[in-house]
Amino acid sequence: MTQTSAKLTAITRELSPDIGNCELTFLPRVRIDPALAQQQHERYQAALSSLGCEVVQVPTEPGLADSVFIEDTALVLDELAVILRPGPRSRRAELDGVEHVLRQYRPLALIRPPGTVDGGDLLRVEKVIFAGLSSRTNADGIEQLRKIVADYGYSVKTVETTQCLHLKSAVSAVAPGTLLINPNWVSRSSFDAFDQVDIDEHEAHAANAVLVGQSVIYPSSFPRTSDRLVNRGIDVIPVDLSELQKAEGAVTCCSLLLSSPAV
Ligand code: CIR
Repeated sequence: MTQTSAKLTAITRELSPDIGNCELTFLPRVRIDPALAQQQHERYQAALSSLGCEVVQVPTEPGLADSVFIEDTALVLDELAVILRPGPRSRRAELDGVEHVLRQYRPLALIRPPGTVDGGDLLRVEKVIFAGLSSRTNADGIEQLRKIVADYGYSVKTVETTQCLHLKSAVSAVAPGTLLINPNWVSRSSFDAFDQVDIDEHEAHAANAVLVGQSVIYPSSFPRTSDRLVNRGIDVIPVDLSELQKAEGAVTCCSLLLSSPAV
């Protein structure tokens, strides 16, 4: 019998030379070193490659300061991709380039005005999509998403998010059935069905990890929480993203992961 294995693709987006003009919500603006940011982004992509992903980089365009944070522009499911409508007006110009590439992989659906959804507010675990109701993602956007994905058997659960940029600033998946969580930023009870690993209390921004297969790509700036993951038997691939963190970026936001059956 022939065994079919899923081929993983990671879609990333080129870092903009305008990254210094990025959107900021919670952090003060400080200088971002573009060369170092570029080097760190390349290492992040190398980490994805080392975990078996084919990395496809979408070029940036002039003025797309936040283009590297491609996660906010789309939700990719096995059956379709939803082109989102990020909260900040400045980020909507990113959508055309992403749509152009995703069209090659999936049928598309769109979130329309007045709905807004940032991909950082969407945490998918199997057929459940947790949607953060945040300063970026509104109830209309979540309702549109609910209707789009219902046809494919997904349910959408709204989770209120107030003290951080996105839902996935507060909670992300680190293994099948296991979430990494900052309980000060999101209610634990929304995630009762999961095994929960708490971040270390000294590392408030540590709840964002990218799960790729059995491994997680994880910022080297959170060593205490990283130790907790390692102690749980999780394979942690550290990456230094210090420059993108100054732009309020995290590890999930720099890629869209999709799997397709190998031919
Ligand atoms: C923004 O504020 O939109 C960007 N400077 C950072 C977006 C980070 N996105 C994410 O974590 N999903």
